[in-house]
Order: sequence, then C-alpha cells, then structure tokens
Amino acid sequence: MITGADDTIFALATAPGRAALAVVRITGPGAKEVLLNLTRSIPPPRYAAVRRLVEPVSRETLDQAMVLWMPGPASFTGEDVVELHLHGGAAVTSAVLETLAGLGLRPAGPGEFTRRAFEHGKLDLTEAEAVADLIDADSAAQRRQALRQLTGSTTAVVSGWRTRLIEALASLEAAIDFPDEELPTEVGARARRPLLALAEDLRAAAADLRGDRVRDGYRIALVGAPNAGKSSILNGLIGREAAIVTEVAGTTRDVVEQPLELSGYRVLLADTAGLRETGERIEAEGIRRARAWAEGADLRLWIVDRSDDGEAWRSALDVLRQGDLLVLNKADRPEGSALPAVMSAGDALEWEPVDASAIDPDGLTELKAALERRIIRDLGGGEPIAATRLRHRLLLAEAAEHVQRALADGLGDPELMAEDVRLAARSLEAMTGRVDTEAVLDAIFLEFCIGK
Ligand SMILES: Nc1nc2c(ncn2[C@@H]2O[C@H](COP(=O)(O)OP(=O)(O)OP(=O)(O)O)[C@@H](O)[C@H]2O)c(=O)[nH]1
Ligand SMILES: [Mg+2]
Repeated sequence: MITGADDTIFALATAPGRAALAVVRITGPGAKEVLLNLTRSIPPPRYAAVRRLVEPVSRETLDQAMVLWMPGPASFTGEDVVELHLHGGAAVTSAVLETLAGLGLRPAGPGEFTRRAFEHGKLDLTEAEAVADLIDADSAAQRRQALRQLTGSTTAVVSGWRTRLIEALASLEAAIDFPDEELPTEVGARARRPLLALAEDLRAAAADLRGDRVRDGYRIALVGAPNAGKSSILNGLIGREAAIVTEVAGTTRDVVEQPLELSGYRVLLADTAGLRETGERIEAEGIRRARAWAEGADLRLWIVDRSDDGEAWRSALDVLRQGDLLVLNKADRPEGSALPAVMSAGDALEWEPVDASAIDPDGLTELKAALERRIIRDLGGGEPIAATRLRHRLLLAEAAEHVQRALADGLGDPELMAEDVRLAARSLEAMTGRVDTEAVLDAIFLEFCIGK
C-alpha cells in the first residue's frame, strides 16, 4: 500500500481539534529544504527554536511556532525529520498542512513513520508493534508491557532462542563438512538435547496467552441462574447502572460487556443472560450467547443466590471449569436450603467461594480482592513474556514444529536435521522482521494511526 519510500511525507502527529499545541512531522530527503522554505533558517540539530512560519509564495505568516530539525540517521525514522510545534486549532494546522502539500510533500499513510523507522533498522518488527500498543494502552499493565517490548524485551528473548538454534546448526554443519571425524548418528544425538529443551521453550511461549490478555483485556463472564444478581454485581463492580436490574427472572438477554481496570490490568467484564430451560425465543438466543461468551472467557464467576431454596443454581454447572470462582450473592439475606448442595458443587472449583452482596455498598469488597489476586496470579510474574499477539504465537508454534521435526526425522541424518533447524530460525527471524513479506508488513503498519 505504501508508495515511494524515498519521498518526503508529512502528517499531523497530534489529535485533530482545538488544543494548545499541534505537532506536524515531516520525514524524508526533502525535509530540510521544506523547513528552509518556511522559516529561511535552520536551527542547530535537535535544538528547539522559535520561528515565524511563512507561506513561501504569498509570504503570509502561518504561525509563530517552535521548530525542531533532526537530521538522519539519528532520528526516529532514520531520515531527515522536521517537527513543527504549532498553535493547536483547525485554522493554523490546515493552513500549514495545505502549504506542505503545496510544496510537493505527500500526506503520510497509517504507520508510515514507524514503518520507515523499521526499514532503516531503527526498530525491529516487535518494537514497531509495541509503538502501536503504547499508543493504544489504557491500563498500567498495557503501558508497561508495550514499553518493555519497545525497549527490546521480546527481541532479546527471540534472539536468545535464535542463538541456540545457530549453535545447534553449527555443530550439525561441522558434521556435514567433515563426515569422517564422527559418525553422523553421534552428532545427531549430541544436537538432540539442546533442541529438545528449545522445542519445549518455544511451545510454552506459543501457548502463553498472558501477553495477549494484557493487551486485549482479561475476560471475565458472570454466569448463573436468573435473578442470582449477575447484573447487580456487574453494576456494582463498575460503579454504574450499565445493565438493567429487575426482580423479573430473565431480565438480561444481550451480553453486556464493560471494561474495568483491576490492579492495573485491563479487564473485560460481561454480564450474561440467566441460564435456564426456556421456550421463549429471545431469551433462548440470549442464553446461547451467554454460553458462547462464557466458553471463551478466561474466568467465569458463578453467581448463586445463597438464599435460594430450589434447584435453579444447577443450570450453570455445565459451563464451569476448574479454576472458576463461586460467588455466594445476597449475603445480606438468610441462607437458603440449597446452600449446602451449592457449596459441595463448588468444592470442585479449587478456589474458595466468595461472599457478596450487590445491594450493600461494601458488599463487593471481598469479590474485588479475589479478582485482583486471580488476575495477578494469571497475568503477572513467571517467565518473561515473549509473545503479545497472535502473529508472534503462530511463528513461535511454527518454529517449535520445525525443531520437533528436526528431532523426529533427523535422528540419523545431520543434513535433514540442519535443514529443519534452519527453517526454525527463519520463523524466529520473521517475528522480529529480519525476513518478511510486503503483505505482512502492510497488514501490521495499517493498524497504526496516521502520524505515527
Ligand atoms: N437482597 C439482595 N438482593 C439482590 C442482591 N443482588 C441482586 N439482588 C436483587 O435480585 C434481583 C435480581 O437481580 P439481577 O441483578 O437483575 O439478577 P440477574 O442475575 O442479572 O438476573 P437475570 O438477568 O434475570 O438473569 C433484583 O431485584 C436485585 O435487586 C443482593 O446482594 N441482595
Ligand atoms: Mg441480569
């Protein structure tokens, strides 16, 4: 999609609209001449200078601005870069942008600045992705993860694995080049041990969803029988009446998704339709959606009305999994006769049940604390995170598969083994963008906003 990687491009780098400042960025070989055209004098590199910006033909003053001149290669894109810090607002920015277009510059496409930084070796692909993640970050954990990745944490882990592959490759190639020194089976056997460990590490990293969850949000579903208090708990946790609450069983139909931040992590909380047998079409569709959302969630909160006497609570049993959390709601009311049976069903869930009362202002404190502990256990700590998106995990799985194949059919043949190890290294190289196709790059950089 991007044409002419050598032309000079410009974009408004700050959000459009009325503001104190608006920053316009220019990158490419013509950047210096453009600055000269607008200001008549170039400030020293990387020093802020105040200049009058003048339209070169009409000589009209466009703004009194702060300008920065950052010659390549020591710039974000690696090219000559100019930044114009204008007074914010529509009239000033549009006059300056029109003038730049009039000088023959091209408006930048999404992510084009970062793509140029990548193409000039300023960032690798995972670092470039981290720039987009940092801009999109809402929560503290998203910010921390993006910053770590931007400063090379993923790159470091991946290049460590790649080094291990290259070492294995070197010993295999030595055996191929000097076949008399050793029996091929011995070489193959010696390369096996490090490759076995590596296949295990790659598989674990490919299956590690923590990075994705930090980026996209940890998904928690509220499930249970009608009237258990799911919608009341959602509203209580987010502090807003987002879902309708009534005493009518079967109130909620649509899945009501609400973002929430817990212990600095982005969480997506979903209230769902109460589960029960029903002949009513709309409710049945709601229940189908409830089950589907619960199925894909990272955690299900099983909400039970502890004052119930009947068997309604059983309807949720088949959506629950071992790590799920039993929430005994309506703690402000007396125990019902169903409670002992509920508790014994809850024994299978591994986590202690939590008491809650959605109508009591402090009634959700214990639940909130339990959720925070749970998210920290699931997303914090452990091995450093290598993969933060599907693209990474697919490539890691691919690398693991090549290593596995090297182990499987390479038992007696160093040459076959070496070929598979080389393919594994290529998969890792694609992760950081050492090898890649245009199509992949286009897809990645199109996710960015313009001006970045
Ligand atoms: N006493 C008491 N009443 C509660 C509590 N939580 C919810 N309720 C009441 O229980 C009724 C049902 O609450 P909802 O939050 O609509 O229940 P729900 O699980 O979303 O129900 P459906 O949407 O029908 O599946 C309402 O009248 C609430 O006011 C609680 O902790 N204590
Ligand atoms: Mg509801």
